[in-house]
Amino acid sequence: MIKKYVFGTPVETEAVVQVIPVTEKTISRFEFQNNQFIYQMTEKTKVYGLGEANRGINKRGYRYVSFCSDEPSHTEEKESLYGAHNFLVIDDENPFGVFIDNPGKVTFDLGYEEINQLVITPKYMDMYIYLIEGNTPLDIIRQFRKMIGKSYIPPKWAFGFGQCRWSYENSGRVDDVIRNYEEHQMLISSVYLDIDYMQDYKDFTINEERFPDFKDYVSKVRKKGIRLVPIIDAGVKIEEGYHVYEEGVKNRFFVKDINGEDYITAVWPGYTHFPDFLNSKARAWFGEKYRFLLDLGIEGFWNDMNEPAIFYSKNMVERLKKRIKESDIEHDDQVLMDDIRWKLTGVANNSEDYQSMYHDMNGERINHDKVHNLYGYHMSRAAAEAFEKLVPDKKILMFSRSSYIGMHRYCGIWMGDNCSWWSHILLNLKMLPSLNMCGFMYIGADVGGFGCNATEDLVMRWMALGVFTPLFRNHSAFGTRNQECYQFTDTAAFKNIIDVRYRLMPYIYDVYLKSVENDDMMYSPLAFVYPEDEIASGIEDQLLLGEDIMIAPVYLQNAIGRYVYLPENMTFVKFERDGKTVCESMRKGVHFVKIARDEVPLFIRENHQVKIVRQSVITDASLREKIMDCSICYREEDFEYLQ
Ligand code: MIG
Repeated sequence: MIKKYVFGTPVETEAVVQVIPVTEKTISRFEFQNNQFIYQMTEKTKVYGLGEANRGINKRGYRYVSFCSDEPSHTEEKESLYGAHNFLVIDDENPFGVFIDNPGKVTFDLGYEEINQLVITPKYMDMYIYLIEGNTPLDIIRQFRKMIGKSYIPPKWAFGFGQCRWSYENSGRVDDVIRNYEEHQMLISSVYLDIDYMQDYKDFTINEERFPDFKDYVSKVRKKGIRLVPIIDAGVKIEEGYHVYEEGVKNRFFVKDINGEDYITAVWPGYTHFPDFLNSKARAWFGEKYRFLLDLGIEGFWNDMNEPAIFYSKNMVERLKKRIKESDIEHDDQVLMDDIRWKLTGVANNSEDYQSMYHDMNGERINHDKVHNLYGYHMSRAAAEAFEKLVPDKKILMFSRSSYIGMHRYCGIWMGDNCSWWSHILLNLKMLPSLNMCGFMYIGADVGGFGCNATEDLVMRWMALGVFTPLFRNHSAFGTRNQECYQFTDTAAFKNIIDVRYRLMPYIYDVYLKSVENDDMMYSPLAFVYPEDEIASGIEDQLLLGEDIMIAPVYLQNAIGRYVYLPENMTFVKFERDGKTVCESMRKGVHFVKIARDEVPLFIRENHQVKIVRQSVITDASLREKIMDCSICYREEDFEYLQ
């Protein structure tokens, strides 16, 4: 049962697709006081949700702020990451779900100020609130997913392994990556192009010097079974003669300042304007621009910097310059330096800038701060709507950094700039079920970690989790240690782990499609599946994947294995080197299982089985391209069953 409440004059976010009548009554479940929604928890209450957020699967005990942020350091105290996914399931005696459809800042205090109090504080009081009653968390989630519409389905090749790094600055570098994967017989389905491929960081341009004859190049790579996937940034470079800039200015398609002038911010290309993705005409215009790359044979994109991220703004620069001039006259160094120090530390992604920008939402002027969390969603929506028109018969891969619920219908997400830290393997795992609850199915983290220097063991262990995520992409920042799978000593182990992914592909793809079709979880916390099991309800480092498998990766350095809790009898499966699999039956309960660095563990539930592709098929060189392209039709004899 779903109830919809209206507060003030909400912005239509189009997060919800189901038509639900508004309830006139005052909101139930919560106490409404001083523009806050308060709920008294008991000791036992568990709180799930918030999608791409920091910390645990059970989110109780911290404060989270929905305000899409370019946050490159996901340390434990951070309250905001790239997404705003305002859906919670509050699990106690009478569980219920709540969705705050409000694209401005919303603070969720889930037992932070007061351990048993849950307080939701929206910055702006214009919103829809949906309350969903149900018998179990899963029941509530299914109703919610139905309400927000079917999740995006990418092309099948998007389930293959991908390699990325910020600094593949010319086609020679890309060739090098591909050659190395080939030489080590490692399978790979995609290579990602970061901002290096563009001319002066301008969207929908190619640097011809560094990537000559791009169209031929794309097709040459494609013939090997590999797709190139370019990045698109939100900001459009201000440059006379650059068509995206000129058209945007002429048609008034850019975000404005209070006086109606195009707002000027600086991002990678230097000074830029932000397309007004909240304006349907601007959206259609920008989406159409992707055609340039589609025509060159591109079939996938990742949309970045769309919180939107701001390095600094022209406004800020002017204010600082003025300050410098003034203090020159006054000779007041301290005032000047205090100001600069204060300003410089808070210059990027400044709230002053967000409050100074305006959108034209179908004729109505609206301050950016009120709708901030819709920006990345609507950028990706612009592209997806264009793909429907431009290539209606083709599935295009797309994932975005920033997001809001609703975007799950158009594309996937990646989890942003994590680091090569062991704790981030676990954070990757914990985000999976929370994202599924909010409709996001095509998801994955930068495997091996984006920032900081990776080590061989970390990348290997992380890959052993990555084999289970729909988006399976190794990505790192320029300046960090190279972390492609061939950069380390034990390349045979990496090859084997990637092979495991392609062996599991039919299962993963099948679970994916079914989860989308049935509004189901792909990854479930153990608590959802074994509600009567008190131990299972507190497990934060194991998940069920589909109906048959439990995953439990190793995420501690130098561990020889890990403790695992089996809520029922299971078969422990290890994918060992050279394509060997070892199965062992285990009783319900706690076990220490040995898992060497080069092994991929998984658990199969009692009376379930998992169909995997035979190693001999995966390593058949004559099938390499088809396997990487994910276009192979397997025959029954190509499979074996684990149980
Ligand atoms: O300011 O394009 O999250 O994946 O490699 C950094 C460069 C911009 C942030 C993305 C990351 C990407 C990087 N980008």
